[in-house]
Amino acid sequence: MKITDAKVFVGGPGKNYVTLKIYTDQGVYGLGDATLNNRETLPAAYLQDYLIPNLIGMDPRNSEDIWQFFYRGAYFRRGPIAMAAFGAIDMALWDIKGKLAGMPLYQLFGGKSRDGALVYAHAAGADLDDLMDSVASYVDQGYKAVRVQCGIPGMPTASYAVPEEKSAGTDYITDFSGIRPKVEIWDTEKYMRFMPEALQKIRDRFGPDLKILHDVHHRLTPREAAAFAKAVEPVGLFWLEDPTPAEDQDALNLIRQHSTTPIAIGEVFNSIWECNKLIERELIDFIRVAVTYAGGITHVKRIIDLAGLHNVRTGFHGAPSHSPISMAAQAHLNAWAPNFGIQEYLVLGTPECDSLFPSQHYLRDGLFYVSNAPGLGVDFDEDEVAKYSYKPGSHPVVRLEDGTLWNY
Ligand code: GCO
Ligand code: MG
Repeated sequence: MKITDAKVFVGGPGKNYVTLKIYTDQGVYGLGDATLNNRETLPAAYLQDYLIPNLIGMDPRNSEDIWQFFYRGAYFRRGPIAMAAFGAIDMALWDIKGKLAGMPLYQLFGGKSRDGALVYAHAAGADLDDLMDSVASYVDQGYKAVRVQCGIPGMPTASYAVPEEKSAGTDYITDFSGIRPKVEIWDTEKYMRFMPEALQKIRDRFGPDLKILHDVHHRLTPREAAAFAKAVEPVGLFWLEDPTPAEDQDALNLIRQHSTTPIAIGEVFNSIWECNKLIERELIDFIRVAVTYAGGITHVKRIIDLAGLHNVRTGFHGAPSHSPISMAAQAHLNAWAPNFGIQEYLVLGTPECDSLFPSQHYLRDGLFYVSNAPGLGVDFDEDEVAKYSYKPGSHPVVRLEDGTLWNY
Protein backbone atom coordinates (compact mmCIF):
# COMPACT_ATOMS: atom_id res chain seq x y z
CA MET A 1 0.00 0.00 0.00
CA LYS A 2 1.32 3.46 -0.90
CA ILE A 3 0.61 7.13 -0.37
CA THR A 4 -0.03 8.62 -3.80
CA ASP A 5 -0.59 12.28 -2.96
CA ALA A 6 -1.29 14.72 -0.15
CA LYS A 7 -2.82 18.20 -0.21
CA VAL A 8 -2.99 21.05 2.26
CA PHE A 9 -6.03 23.36 2.43
CA VAL A 10 -6.03 26.62 4.42
CA GLY A 11 -9.35 28.26 5.29
CA GLY A 12 -12.69 27.79 6.94
CA PRO A 13 -15.70 29.61 8.35
CA GLY A 14 -14.18 32.29 10.59
CA LYS A 15 -10.95 30.31 11.12
CA ASN A 16 -7.86 29.55 9.08
CA TYR A 17 -8.12 25.78 9.47
CA VAL A 18 -5.12 23.94 8.02
CA THR A 19 -6.37 20.60 6.72
CA LEU A 20 -4.18 17.83 5.35
CA LYS A 21 -5.65 15.13 3.15
CA ILE A 22 -3.51 12.06 2.37
CA TYR A 23 -4.55 9.92 -0.59
CA THR A 24 -3.55 6.28 -1.13
CA ASP A 25 -3.45 3.79 -3.98
CA GLN A 26 -6.35 1.89 -2.36
CA GLY A 27 -8.80 4.75 -2.52
CA VAL A 28 -8.77 5.21 1.28
CA TYR A 29 -7.79 8.72 2.41
CA GLY A 30 -6.91 10.22 5.77
CA LEU A 31 -7.45 13.69 7.30
CA GLY A 32 -5.26 15.69 9.66
CA ASP A 33 -5.36 19.13 11.31
CA ALA A 34 -2.29 21.41 11.41
CA THR A 35 -4.05 24.61 12.54
CA LEU A 36 -1.43 26.51 14.56
CA ASN A 37 -3.53 29.45 15.69
CA ASN A 38 -2.44 32.78 14.15
CA ARG A 39 0.58 31.14 12.50
CA GLU A 40 -1.39 28.91 10.13
CA THR A 41 0.63 29.39 6.93
CA LEU A 42 3.79 28.03 8.57
CA PRO A 43 2.83 24.38 9.21
CA ALA A 44 1.11 24.49 5.81
CA ALA A 45 4.40 25.49 4.16
CA TYR A 46 6.37 22.92 6.17
CA LEU A 47 3.98 20.22 4.95
CA GLN A 48 3.99 21.38 1.35
CA ASP A 49 7.69 22.10 0.93
CA TYR A 50 9.36 19.39 3.04
CA LEU A 51 7.07 16.64 4.28
CA ILE A 52 4.65 15.81 1.47
CA PRO A 53 7.40 15.21 -1.13
CA ASN A 54 8.83 12.59 1.27
CA LEU A 55 5.46 11.09 2.14
CA ILE A 56 4.60 10.13 -1.41
CA GLY A 57 5.43 6.46 -1.96
CA MET A 58 5.53 5.59 1.77
CA ASP A 59 3.33 2.83 3.21
CA PRO A 60 0.68 4.76 5.22
CA ARG A 61 0.22 1.84 7.63
CA ASN A 62 3.68 2.46 9.13
CA SER A 63 2.58 5.49 11.14
CA GLU A 64 5.18 4.98 13.88
CA ASP A 65 8.12 4.77 11.49
CA ILE A 66 6.84 7.76 9.50
CA TRP A 67 6.55 9.78 12.72
CA GLN A 68 10.14 8.88 13.69
CA PHE A 69 11.37 9.56 10.14
CA PHE A 70 10.10 13.15 10.20
CA TYR A 71 10.92 13.89 13.86
CA ARG A 72 14.44 12.50 13.83
CA GLY A 73 15.00 13.36 10.19
CA ALA A 74 14.39 17.07 10.75
CA TYR A 75 17.53 17.16 12.93
CA PHE A 76 16.12 20.34 14.58
CA ARG A 77 13.65 18.62 16.89
CA ARG A 78 10.34 19.79 18.34
CA GLY A 79 8.87 23.28 18.04
CA PRO A 80 5.20 24.09 17.45
CA ILE A 81 5.39 24.51 13.67
CA ALA A 82 7.11 21.20 13.00
CA MET A 83 5.08 19.31 15.61
CA ALA A 84 1.81 20.66 14.17
CA ALA A 85 2.87 19.48 10.72
CA PHE A 86 3.97 16.02 11.99
CA GLY A 87 0.75 15.87 14.01
CA ALA A 88 -1.43 16.41 10.94
CA ILE A 89 0.33 13.59 9.09
CA ASP A 90 0.00 11.34 12.12
CA MET A 91 -3.75 12.00 12.51
CA ALA A 92 -4.30 11.29 8.83
CA LEU A 93 -2.36 8.00 9.04
CA TRP A 94 -4.39 6.88 12.07
CA ASP A 95 -7.54 7.84 10.16
CA ILE A 96 -6.41 5.59 7.30
CA LYS A 97 -5.53 2.79 9.74
CA GLY A 98 -9.00 2.93 11.31
CA LYS A 99 -10.69 2.95 7.93
CA LEU A 100 -8.64 -0.08 6.82
CA ALA A 101 -9.56 -1.90 10.03
CA GLY A 102 -13.20 -0.82 9.72
CA MET A 103 -13.06 0.44 13.32
CA PRO A 104 -13.38 3.77 15.12
CA LEU A 105 -9.98 4.82 16.46
CA TYR A 106 -10.84 4.32 20.13
CA GLN A 107 -11.10 0.59 19.39
CA LEU A 108 -7.51 0.55 18.15
CA PHE A 109 -6.36 2.25 21.38
CA GLY A 110 -8.02 -0.35 23.63
CA GLY A 111 -11.75 0.32 23.46
CA LYS A 112 -14.00 2.61 25.47
CA SER A 113 -13.44 3.40 29.13
CA ARG A 114 -16.57 5.61 29.21
CA ASP A 115 -19.51 6.56 27.04
CA GLY A 116 -19.69 10.32 27.19
CA ALA A 117 -16.57 12.37 27.97
CA LEU A 118 -16.93 15.37 30.31
CA VAL A 119 -16.40 18.72 28.58
CA TYR A 120 -16.18 22.30 29.80
CA ALA A 121 -17.52 25.42 28.13
CA HIS A 122 -16.22 29.02 28.30
CA ALA A 123 -18.32 31.47 30.30
CA ALA A 124 -17.19 35.09 30.26
CA GLY A 125 -18.58 38.42 31.40
CA ALA A 126 -17.67 42.08 31.24
CA ASP A 127 -18.47 42.10 34.98
CA LEU A 128 -19.56 39.55 37.58
CA ASP A 129 -23.32 39.84 36.86
CA ASP A 130 -22.69 39.39 33.18
CA LEU A 131 -20.49 36.36 33.93
CA MET A 132 -23.17 34.84 36.22
CA ASP A 133 -25.67 35.08 33.32
CA SER A 134 -23.21 33.38 31.03
CA VAL A 135 -22.56 30.55 33.54
CA ALA A 136 -26.32 30.15 34.11
CA SER A 137 -26.95 29.72 30.39
CA TYR A 138 -24.40 26.87 30.22
CA VAL A 139 -25.83 25.23 33.35
CA ASP A 140 -29.29 25.43 31.73
CA GLN A 141 -27.90 23.67 28.66
CA GLY A 142 -26.74 20.79 30.87
CA TYR A 143 -23.02 21.57 31.15
CA LYS A 144 -21.44 20.13 34.29
CA ALA A 145 -18.20 22.11 33.99
CA VAL A 146 -17.64 25.75 33.06
CA ARG A 147 -14.52 27.89 32.76
CA VAL A 148 -15.16 31.38 34.15
CA GLN A 149 -13.37 34.58 33.06
CA CYS A 150 -14.44 37.98 34.38
CA GLY A 151 -13.82 41.64 33.63
CA ILE A 152 -11.88 43.19 36.53
CA PRO A 153 -13.12 46.50 38.00
CA GLY A 154 -10.71 49.31 37.16
CA MET A 155 -8.63 47.24 34.72
CA PRO A 156 -7.61 49.69 31.96
CA THR A 157 -8.73 47.37 29.13
CA ALA A 158 -10.68 44.15 28.91
CA SER A 159 -8.23 41.32 29.48
CA TYR A 160 -7.88 37.73 28.30
CA ALA A 161 -11.15 36.19 27.04
CA VAL A 162 -13.34 38.90 28.55
CA PRO A 163 -15.82 40.98 26.50
CA GLU A 164 -15.51 44.78 26.47
CA GLU A 165 -19.26 45.29 26.93
CA LYS A 166 -21.92 43.39 28.86
CA SER A 167 -23.44 40.43 26.94
CA ALA A 168 -21.20 41.29 24.00
CA GLY A 169 -19.43 37.94 23.70
CA THR A 170 -15.92 37.85 22.30
CA ASP A 171 -14.01 35.94 19.69
CA TYR A 172 -10.63 36.47 21.24
CA ILE A 173 -9.27 33.20 19.85
CA THR A 174 -9.04 34.26 16.23
CA ASP A 175 -9.02 37.96 15.61
CA PHE A 176 -8.77 38.72 11.90
CA SER A 177 -8.03 42.40 12.31
CA GLY A 178 -4.55 41.92 10.86
CA ILE A 179 -0.99 40.99 11.69
CA ARG A 180 -0.44 43.83 14.16
CA PRO A 181 -1.74 42.73 17.57
CA LYS A 182 -4.10 44.74 19.69
CA VAL A 183 -2.74 45.66 23.11
CA GLU A 184 -4.31 44.71 26.45
CA ILE A 185 -3.26 46.51 29.63
CA TRP A 186 -2.91 44.34 32.71
CA ASP A 187 -2.81 45.07 36.44
CA THR A 188 -2.03 42.08 38.66
CA GLU A 189 -2.96 43.80 41.91
CA LYS A 190 -6.49 44.58 40.73
CA TYR A 191 -6.88 41.00 39.51
CA MET A 192 -5.61 39.49 42.77
CA ARG A 193 -7.94 41.72 44.83
CA PHE A 194 -11.04 40.93 42.80
CA MET A 195 -10.91 37.44 41.34
CA PRO A 196 -10.79 35.11 44.40
CA GLU A 197 -13.93 36.73 45.84
CA ALA A 198 -15.67 36.61 42.44
CA LEU A 199 -14.92 32.89 42.17
CA GLN A 200 -16.39 32.34 45.64
CA LYS A 201 -19.58 34.19 44.63
CA ILE A 202 -19.91 31.93 41.60
CA ARG A 203 -19.53 28.88 43.84
CA ASP A 204 -22.12 30.25 46.30
CA ARG A 205 -24.62 30.93 43.52
CA PHE A 206 -24.25 27.63 41.60
CA GLY A 207 -23.62 25.22 44.47
CA PRO A 208 -21.12 22.43 45.11
CA ASP A 209 -21.72 20.26 42.05
CA LEU A 210 -20.73 22.63 39.26
CA LYS A 211 -17.12 22.09 38.21
CA ILE A 212 -15.58 25.56 38.05
CA LEU A 213 -12.37 26.17 36.09
CA HIS A 214 -10.36 29.38 35.73
CA ASP A 215 -7.56 30.32 33.32
CA VAL A 216 -4.92 32.78 34.60
CA HIS A 217 -3.35 32.75 31.13
CA HIS A 218 0.25 32.94 32.33
CA ARG A 219 -0.19 36.34 34.02
CA LEU A 220 1.23 35.76 37.53
CA THR A 221 4.71 35.42 38.99
CA PRO A 222 5.35 32.20 40.95
CA ARG A 223 4.86 33.90 44.31
CA GLU A 224 1.66 35.61 43.18
CA ALA A 225 0.40 32.35 41.71
CA ALA A 226 1.06 30.53 44.98
CA ALA A 227 -0.84 33.22 46.89
CA PHE A 228 -3.73 33.09 44.40
CA ALA A 229 -3.96 29.28 44.44
CA LYS A 230 -4.03 29.40 48.26
CA ALA A 231 -6.65 32.15 48.34
CA VAL A 232 -9.05 30.25 46.06
CA GLU A 233 -8.77 26.93 47.91
CA PRO A 234 -12.18 27.31 49.64
CA VAL A 235 -13.85 27.69 46.21
CA GLY A 236 -12.90 24.10 45.33
CA LEU A 237 -11.90 24.81 41.74
CA PHE A 238 -11.81 21.87 39.33
CA TRP A 239 -8.60 23.47 38.07
CA LEU A 240 -6.51 26.61 37.97
CA GLU A 241 -4.95 26.90 34.53
CA ASP A 242 -1.60 28.37 33.50
CA PRO A 243 -1.02 30.28 36.75
CA THR A 244 2.51 31.15 35.58
CA PRO A 245 4.26 30.93 32.21
CA ALA A 246 5.46 27.35 32.06
CA GLU A 247 9.01 27.93 30.82
CA ASP A 248 10.03 28.21 34.46
CA GLN A 249 8.97 24.80 35.62
CA ASP A 250 10.53 25.12 39.08
CA ALA A 251 7.91 27.80 39.73
CA LEU A 252 5.40 24.99 40.15
CA ASN A 253 7.21 23.83 43.31
CA LEU A 254 6.30 27.07 45.05
CA ILE A 255 2.63 26.77 44.07
CA ARG A 256 2.52 23.14 45.27
CA GLN A 257 4.14 23.99 48.61
CA HIS A 258 1.41 26.50 49.37
CA SER A 259 -1.78 25.10 47.91
CA THR A 260 -3.75 21.99 47.03
CA THR A 261 -5.70 23.75 44.22
CA PRO A 262 -5.44 21.47 41.16
CA ILE A 263 -3.17 22.88 38.45
CA ALA A 264 -3.60 22.47 34.67
CA ILE A 265 -0.78 23.35 32.28
CA GLY A 266 0.40 22.48 28.79
CA GLU A 267 -1.57 24.14 25.98
CA VAL A 268 1.62 25.71 24.62
CA PHE A 269 3.72 22.55 25.00
CA ASN A 270 4.55 20.68 21.84
CA SER A 271 6.30 17.57 23.14
CA ILE A 272 6.70 15.18 26.03
CA TRP A 273 10.02 16.89 26.75
CA GLU A 274 8.23 20.00 28.03
CA CYS A 275 6.08 18.10 30.49
CA ASN A 276 7.87 14.89 31.50
CA LYS A 277 9.47 16.47 34.59
CA LEU A 278 6.26 18.25 35.60
CA ILE A 279 4.44 14.95 35.36
CA GLU A 280 7.09 12.80 37.05
CA ARG A 281 7.36 15.25 39.97
CA GLU A 282 3.58 15.39 40.15
CA LEU A 283 3.62 19.19 40.01
CA ILE A 284 0.51 19.35 37.84
CA ASP A 285 -2.84 17.59 37.99
CA PHE A 286 -3.97 17.96 34.37
CA ILE A 287 -1.94 17.95 31.18
CA ARG A 288 -3.33 20.36 28.59
CA VAL A 289 -1.51 19.41 25.36
CA ALA A 290 -3.43 19.26 22.09
CA VAL A 291 -2.95 16.61 19.40
CA THR A 292 -2.66 19.46 16.90
CA TYR A 293 0.38 21.10 18.47
CA ALA A 294 2.04 18.10 20.09
CA GLY A 295 2.84 15.73 17.25
CA GLY A 296 -0.50 14.01 16.77
CA ILE A 297 -1.96 10.87 18.28
CA THR A 298 1.29 8.86 18.35
CA HIS A 299 3.12 11.41 20.50
CA VAL A 300 0.20 12.49 22.69
CA LYS A 301 -0.53 8.86 23.54
CA ARG A 302 2.99 8.64 25.03
CA ILE A 303 2.22 11.70 27.16
CA ILE A 304 -1.09 10.18 28.33
CA ASP A 305 0.66 6.96 29.33
CA LEU A 306 3.38 8.79 31.27
CA ALA A 307 0.74 10.97 32.96
CA GLY A 308 -1.22 7.87 33.95
CA LEU A 309 1.74 6.62 35.99
CA HIS A 310 1.76 9.83 38.05
CA ASN A 311 -1.87 10.61 38.86
CA VAL A 312 -2.01 13.28 36.16
CA ARG A 313 -5.22 13.35 34.14
CA THR A 314 -5.85 14.69 30.65
CA GLY A 315 -7.52 18.02 29.98
CA PHE A 316 -6.77 18.57 26.33
CA HIS A 317 -6.77 22.03 24.84
CA GLY A 318 -9.88 22.54 22.74
CA ALA A 319 -10.11 26.20 21.86
CA PRO A 320 -12.11 26.62 18.64
CA SER A 321 -8.90 27.28 16.72
CA HIS A 322 -8.54 23.49 16.41
CA SER A 323 -10.56 22.01 13.58
CA PRO A 324 -13.14 19.25 14.09
CA ILE A 325 -10.47 16.81 12.84
CA SER A 326 -8.16 17.17 15.83
CA MET A 327 -11.16 17.50 18.15
CA ALA A 328 -12.21 14.08 16.81
CA ALA A 329 -8.72 12.67 17.40
CA GLN A 330 -8.95 13.93 21.00
CA ALA A 331 -12.47 12.53 21.36
CA HIS A 332 -11.18 9.04 20.51
CA LEU A 333 -8.34 9.42 23.03
CA ASN A 334 -10.85 10.73 25.61
CA ALA A 335 -13.12 7.71 25.10
CA TRP A 336 -10.20 5.37 25.75
CA ALA A 337 -7.75 7.03 28.19
CA PRO A 338 -7.92 5.46 31.66
CA ASN A 339 -6.66 8.77 33.08
CA PHE A 340 -9.08 11.01 31.16
CA GLY A 341 -10.01 14.15 33.08
CA ILE A 342 -11.98 16.65 30.99
CA GLN A 343 -12.04 18.12 27.49
CA GLU A 344 -12.22 21.82 26.64
CA TYR A 345 -14.93 22.08 24.03
CA LEU A 346 -16.58 24.99 22.30
CA VAL A 347 -19.33 24.09 19.92
CA LEU A 348 -18.16 24.70 16.38
CA GLY A 349 -21.41 23.39 14.96
CA THR A 350 -22.36 26.23 12.67
CA PRO A 351 -24.02 24.99 9.46
CA GLU A 352 -20.92 26.18 7.54
CA CYS A 353 -18.55 24.22 9.79
CA ASP A 354 -20.76 21.12 9.62
CA SER A 355 -20.80 21.24 5.82
CA LEU A 356 -17.03 21.56 5.68
CA PHE A 357 -16.41 18.79 8.25
CA PRO A 358 -19.43 16.41 8.32
CA SER A 359 -19.42 13.98 11.28
CA GLN A 360 -21.63 12.02 13.69
CA HIS A 361 -19.84 13.10 16.87
CA TYR A 362 -22.21 14.91 19.23
CA LEU A 363 -22.52 16.73 22.52
CA ARG A 364 -25.36 16.07 24.97
CA ASP A 365 -25.82 17.35 28.54
CA GLY A 366 -22.21 18.40 28.86
CA LEU A 367 -20.79 15.09 27.63
CA PHE A 368 -19.16 14.42 24.26
CA TYR A 369 -20.08 11.20 22.44
CA VAL A 370 -17.66 9.88 19.87
CA SER A 371 -18.86 8.53 16.53
CA ASN A 372 -18.59 4.81 15.73
CA ALA A 373 -17.61 5.45 12.10
CA PRO A 374 -14.26 3.92 11.05
CA GLY A 375 -11.17 6.07 11.60
CA LEU A 376 -11.54 9.60 12.99
CA GLY A 377 -15.19 9.77 11.96
CA VAL A 378 -14.92 13.20 10.31
CA ASP A 379 -15.06 13.96 6.61
CA PHE A 380 -13.92 17.03 4.68
CA ASP A 381 -15.61 18.70 1.71
CA GLU A 382 -13.07 19.95 -0.82
CA ASP A 383 -15.71 21.99 -2.71
CA GLU A 384 -16.76 23.75 0.50
CA VAL A 385 -13.21 24.70 1.47
CA ALA A 386 -12.78 26.45 -1.90
CA LYS A 387 -15.17 29.14 -0.56
CA TYR A 388 -12.61 30.28 2.02
CA SER A 389 -9.17 31.83 2.00
CA TYR A 390 -6.48 32.69 4.53
CA LYS A 391 -7.02 35.83 6.62
CA PRO A 392 -4.15 37.25 8.68
CA GLY A 393 -4.69 37.56 12.42
CA SER A 394 -2.72 37.83 15.65
CA HIS A 395 -2.91 37.09 19.34
CA PRO A 396 -3.06 40.28 21.43
CA VAL A 397 -0.01 41.42 23.37
CA VAL A 398 -0.16 42.53 27.00
CA ARG A 399 1.54 45.50 28.62
CA LEU A 400 1.56 46.79 32.17
CA GLU A 401 0.34 50.35 32.67
CA ASP A 402 3.91 51.68 32.54
CA GLY A 403 4.39 50.04 29.13
CA THR A 404 6.34 46.96 30.23
CA LEU A 405 5.57 44.00 28.00
CA TRP A 406 3.82 41.19 29.89
CA ASN A 407 2.54 37.68 29.08
CA TYR A 408 -0.55 37.29 26.93
C1 GCO B 1 -7.60 28.09 26.36
C2 GCO B 1 -6.53 28.93 25.81
C3 GCO B 1 -6.91 29.70 24.60
C4 GCO B 1 -5.69 30.39 23.99
C5 GCO B 1 -5.73 30.29 22.51
C6 GCO B 1 -4.47 30.81 21.88
O1 GCO B 1 -7.49 27.76 27.52
O2 GCO B 1 -8.50 27.73 25.62
O3 GCO B 1 -5.89 29.68 26.80
O4 GCO B 1 -7.92 30.60 24.89
O5 GCO B 1 -5.58 31.71 24.38
O6 GCO B 1 -5.96 28.97 22.17
O7 GCO B 1 -4.34 30.41 20.57
MG1 MG C 1 -5.76 28.34 28.44
